[in-house]
Amino acid sequence: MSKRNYFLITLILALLALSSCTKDNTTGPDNDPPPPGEMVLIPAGTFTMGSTQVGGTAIPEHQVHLDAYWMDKYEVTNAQYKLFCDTTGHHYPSDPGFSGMSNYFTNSLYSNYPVVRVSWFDADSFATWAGKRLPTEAEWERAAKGDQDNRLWPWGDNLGTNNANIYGSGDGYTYTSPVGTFPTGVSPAGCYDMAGNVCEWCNYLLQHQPPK
Ligand SMILES: [Ca+2]
Ligand SMILES: [Ca+2]
Repeated sequence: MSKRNYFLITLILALLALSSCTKDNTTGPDNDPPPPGEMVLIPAGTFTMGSTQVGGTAIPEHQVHLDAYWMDKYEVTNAQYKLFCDTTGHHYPSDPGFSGMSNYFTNSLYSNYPVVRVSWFDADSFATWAGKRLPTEAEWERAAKGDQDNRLWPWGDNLGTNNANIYGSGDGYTYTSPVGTFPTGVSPAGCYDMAGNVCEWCNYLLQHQPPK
């Protein structure tokens, strides 16, 4: 099992991490407040995209400069996505069938859990409704690992324990966990669950194109 596969808790899980456009390369989006939903401002900077440790489509490593941007601090929750559906008439996601978690999307017990069974098109619609957009792959990757050391995980190079909701129930969660449950797994930028819990959508399904 590769290190990446630790986090494929199920292939049908999907959700979104959002970022908003910025106009100022050094101080953020012209002092405008971020769009609704808790977000972190990631200043302009350069990071190493890709990883020889991961290999495959993650190589070669290369430097990428990004302007300042906002990124959602947490995975999108059922409550946030339900507000979007109830306001716009967008269809509810189908039930994932998690054992012991009936009516996952509408049960208030799971309001702060990440929404799942969301297609890329659903995610794109939600982002537009929220006044945001899906991040590029580079924006997501930089928000996950920071600029300093091209670390393998958001918290460092070692997987460790209790840093993320990974495959299996040893971390206390067989399926999803409430967003932000693992504080030691926070990324250098201040984003939670960038590894583990559920996967996030970027603005393209296959975007990574190393320099020729
Ligand atoms: Ca788990
Ligand atoms: Ca995640």
